[in-house]
Amino acid sequence: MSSPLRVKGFQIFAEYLDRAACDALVHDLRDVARVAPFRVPVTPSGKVMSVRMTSAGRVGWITDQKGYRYESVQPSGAPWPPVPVRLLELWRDVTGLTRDPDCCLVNYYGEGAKMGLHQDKDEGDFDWPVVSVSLGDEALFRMGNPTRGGSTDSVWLKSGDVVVMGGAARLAYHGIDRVRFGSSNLLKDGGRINVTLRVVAG
Ligand code: MD3
Ligand code: FE
Repeated sequence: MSSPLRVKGFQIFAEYLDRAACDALVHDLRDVARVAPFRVPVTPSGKVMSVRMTSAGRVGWITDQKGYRYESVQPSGAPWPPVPVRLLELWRDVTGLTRDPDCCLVNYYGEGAKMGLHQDKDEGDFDWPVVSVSLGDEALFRMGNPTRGGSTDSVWLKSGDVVVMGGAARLAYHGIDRVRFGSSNLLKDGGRINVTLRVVAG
């Protein structure tokens, strides 16, 4: 594993996965989506998010009019599918941890989708890192600070890139400003998938 680029406490492993590994993960995630279909997330204030979202693992992340939270079942009442083994292996490799993640959140970005600056703080335990895997089209990832405001840095994340957010970066504001739709041929119909692996308390 080559040494990561460090930006604002984020560790970026560029091209961590080769094309074959990206193809294999897309295959795994299609299996996940068959059991837990992508949904249109709606924020507690009623805003419809532009990404499509699903999860795997012991718990999945949900947002609706009732709030942001982790739930042990899908909205249908069915359990979430297991985290794909290849993603658990990736987690162990980049973090060196023996504690596995509880949730694998899967975001799909179609044409025009983005994600505003936010913190991830529904996990209840911020001592563990979050690991992100980018698949498909390139995306402009913005990294901020643990409090709102201040300077931000941006990097284009490409298919196969892995980002580890630990330490102070764990509670940093971050978001996706835009996706270069059609820049990769990994996904048949274009777009970008981002996977985040998280430890969730409880
Ligand atoms: C920094 N996803 O799902 S991944 C998210 O590309 C999310 O879909 C973006 O932000 C995406 O919450 C960015 C990079 C990322 C993920 C989780 C983090 C950065 C993070 C958690 C804490 C700090
Ligand atoms: Fe996030």
